[in-house]
Amino acid sequence: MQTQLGKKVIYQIYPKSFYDSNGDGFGDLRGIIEKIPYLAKLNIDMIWFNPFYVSPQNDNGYDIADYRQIDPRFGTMADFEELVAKLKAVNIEVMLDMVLNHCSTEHEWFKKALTGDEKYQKYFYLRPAKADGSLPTNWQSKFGGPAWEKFGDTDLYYLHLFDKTQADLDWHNPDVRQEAFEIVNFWRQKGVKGFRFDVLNVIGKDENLVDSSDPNQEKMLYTDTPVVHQYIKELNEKTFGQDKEIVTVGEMSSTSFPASIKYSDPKEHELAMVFTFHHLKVDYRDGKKWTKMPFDFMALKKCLSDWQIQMDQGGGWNALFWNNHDQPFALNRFGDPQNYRIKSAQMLASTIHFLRGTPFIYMGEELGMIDPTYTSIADYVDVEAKNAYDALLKQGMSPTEAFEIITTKARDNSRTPMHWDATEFAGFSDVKPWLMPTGQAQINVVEELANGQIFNFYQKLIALRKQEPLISDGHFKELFASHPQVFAYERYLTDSPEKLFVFNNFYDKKVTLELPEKIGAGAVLCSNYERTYDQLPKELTLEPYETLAFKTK
Ligand code: TEU
Repeated sequence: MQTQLGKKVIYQIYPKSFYDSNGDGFGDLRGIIEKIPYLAKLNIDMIWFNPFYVSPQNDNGYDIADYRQIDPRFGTMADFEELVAKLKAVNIEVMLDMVLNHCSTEHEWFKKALTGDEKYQKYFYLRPAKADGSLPTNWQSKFGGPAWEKFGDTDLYYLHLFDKTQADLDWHNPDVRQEAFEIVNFWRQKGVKGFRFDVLNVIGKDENLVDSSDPNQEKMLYTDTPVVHQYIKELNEKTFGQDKEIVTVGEMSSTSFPASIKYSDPKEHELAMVFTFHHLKVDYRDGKKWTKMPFDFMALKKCLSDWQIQMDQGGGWNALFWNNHDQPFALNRFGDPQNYRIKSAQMLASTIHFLRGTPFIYMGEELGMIDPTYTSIADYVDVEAKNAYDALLKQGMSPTEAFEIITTKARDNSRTPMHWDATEFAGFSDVKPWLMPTGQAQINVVEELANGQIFNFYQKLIALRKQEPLISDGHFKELFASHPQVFAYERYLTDSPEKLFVFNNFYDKKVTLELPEKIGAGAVLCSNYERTYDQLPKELTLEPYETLAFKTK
């Protein structure tokens, strides 16, 4: 299974921002259908779609009110079935987002629970206040504020790890698990061949919910509990495990590498791979997202290297990614959009795509898209960012300081409409979009396909992965681990003398490496400076943001 996974590349589409075909300012399924010819150019294997089910959109669709219906703003079930068929016609499979840790408070389950229906009240974590009147536990929502909200006009509270409109489901209840199985199987019947499971590693909260001794520890109280593996094994057995073609990935919030190995080791019969976030928290000061932190390259290297080595040695499998709908663009965090946008975009792409695992490409990444240049908190719409801004002000930060932090970390940064062309709404819509694009004058599909060097670089990386076993199957060994500006590594196979050496200069300064030993004859597989070595020089010079992949014979 992992050999096959190693040859796949998965693209992520945030449907709300991809293409608006009916002029309402929102992206929709028919818009995606219209753009299939563009998607087919990349030669990707699968597309992960963020949720487009019926939802009040308090958390952009991660608050689901009906798991089996397409929200009318995105289209109809017929549109979805057409999308699946037309993508299959160009050899692209569909991966859907399964948000099963929580549902919308508009879902019928929650509504029935509010009417006193005990069956459905058991679907949720309902708890009374403590004797002193304080909330059931001191847990904090990941979107800020307490994780408990009054349950209607009862004296109970319901748990919500995210927004108060997202009520956590109690997976200890076999009825809830059965509902989850039936939802996954419903979409399997529609020809879906991939599932991304939202925050799957927090479904195992203890029955008796207790305070955390340190507000930062509530992640540990309900994260990666042993019972999660039991529930995932059951999910596997009752749904996707019945079809060997199905690809699964679990989003594992605040997880550990040992847990991630267990979730993704084929011998465990749980998931095919996991998203871990250690490498995307190096710019969190003391683990806190809404802080300013200078780029800590050595911390980034260590995360990437530890992740590769531990997962490989443990038998796990990585989802490789820099970007998604929850993250600002990596080009802003780890590259240089102002002075070296193209070179640093290529270098970042190469860094991830030559690693062991399955790469994910977030829409727009293949254009070198970057964060928007908004000027006011009013430009942002995400509940997490707006709550964070208010919290920073409450901490005494000035609006300017608080806004500066929001602009570097907001999830909206990657949710701006796809840049199809240089026009006012980026060719995304004929009307003002739900979130405004900026920067499309320079960065857009028309320009990139005509004159760009990033889209075709991704095409090359994808093609190399499919043809090169060193990339799809090879093991990982870091090189120059202590070097302060180069992330270099070797990919090797135990049954072949061939090796792949990858060098990535993460800075705008030229650097020369003293190669440790004579690296034999070979050929350049990939370079963003048009290198044509047939033998690496003993002293290898890397230009600013240079990436070089060299395969020995
Ligand atoms: O995200 C899980 C999660 O923890 C996010 O809060 C993310 O880590 C954080 O925003 C990074 O700052 C998943 C979905 O990807 C996200 O879009 C949803 O808002 C969240 O779950 C709730 O469903």
